[in-house]
Amino acid sequence: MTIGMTLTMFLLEEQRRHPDSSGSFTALFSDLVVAAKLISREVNKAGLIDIIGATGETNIQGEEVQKLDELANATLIKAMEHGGHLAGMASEEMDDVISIDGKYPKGGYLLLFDPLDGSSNIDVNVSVGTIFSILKCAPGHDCTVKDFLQQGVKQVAAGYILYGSSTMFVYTTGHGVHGFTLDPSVGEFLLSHENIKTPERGKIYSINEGNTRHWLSGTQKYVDSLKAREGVSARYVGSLVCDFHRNLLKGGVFLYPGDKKFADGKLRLLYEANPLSFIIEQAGGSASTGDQRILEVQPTKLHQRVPLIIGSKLDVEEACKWWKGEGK
Ligand code: AHM
Ligand code: MG
Repeated sequence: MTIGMTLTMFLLEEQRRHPDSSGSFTALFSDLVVAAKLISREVNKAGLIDIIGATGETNIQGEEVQKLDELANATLIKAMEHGGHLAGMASEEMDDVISIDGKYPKGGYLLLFDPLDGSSNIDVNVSVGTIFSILKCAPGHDCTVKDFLQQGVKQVAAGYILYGSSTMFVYTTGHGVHGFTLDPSVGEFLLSHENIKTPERGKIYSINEGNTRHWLSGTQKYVDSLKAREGVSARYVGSLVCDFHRNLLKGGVFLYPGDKKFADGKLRLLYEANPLSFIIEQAGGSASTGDQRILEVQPTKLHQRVPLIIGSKLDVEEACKWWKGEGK
């Protein structure tokens, strides 16, 4: 019998390569793993207990809050506030930053998350995910919004948990991208995808074609050029984590560009674009607004949206050329 490498073992190995490490980061990650298992358990019960459907509330993004969104959000906060590793948190679902309550010690990291990405897909049993980003902050400090407004290049770690046909935990700390699959029989994430590299060129494009009427000409021309190419196919789940994960493994490009209706597209810089851009770059791909590397965008607002073109390096390069009117 082979004993797989658990996520915790893998993190400890990484920590040992940095002898000056305090272990705080590894401990923070272990809390995150617990949150991931708890959310995965709840997601898998959707349909059996009364956790699907809307709460009747609207979030800061103006979108309907789903019961599972709320549950995932509360689970993350509860699992993460105790450890003493965080100075604060920010959630896509909450208006303001979450400072660590006086009853717990404060640490030197900030955690930003989209608790349940793709939540409009929950009711119909389509995969969803949690996306997270970790930044540094002065220890012991009462954090404010300003502390969270750091460029993506400053992230110390980022990742996602995909609740799909299996539950996967994919992350980077800037030393490659690694994927772990939850083995439900032992309740552990086991290393299944070490050092993921994305193909330089893909055959898949992912964009919501229902928005065609709002597209700017660069987007239209790029998509037309793809359709004229033999072997190219479209795939769009509508859960960013799933579309991203598929393209990461198989190669391809995901686009949620700025258009005539929404100049900055739909996706959020701090909770979605930055963490996935850190991952794709570590896997050899790239991510751009069309004009600028995502990881270099200076955030000005906590819930800022950003146009996103992300995936295989050559595909992103080509999409950006069309965007700038230089495509052929
Ligand atoms: P959410 O975080 O509220 O679930 O919204 C983000 C989701 C992404 O997962 C997905 O890529 C996108 O919205 C789909 O949007 P659209 O339905 O406009 O294509
Ligand atoms: Mg989302």
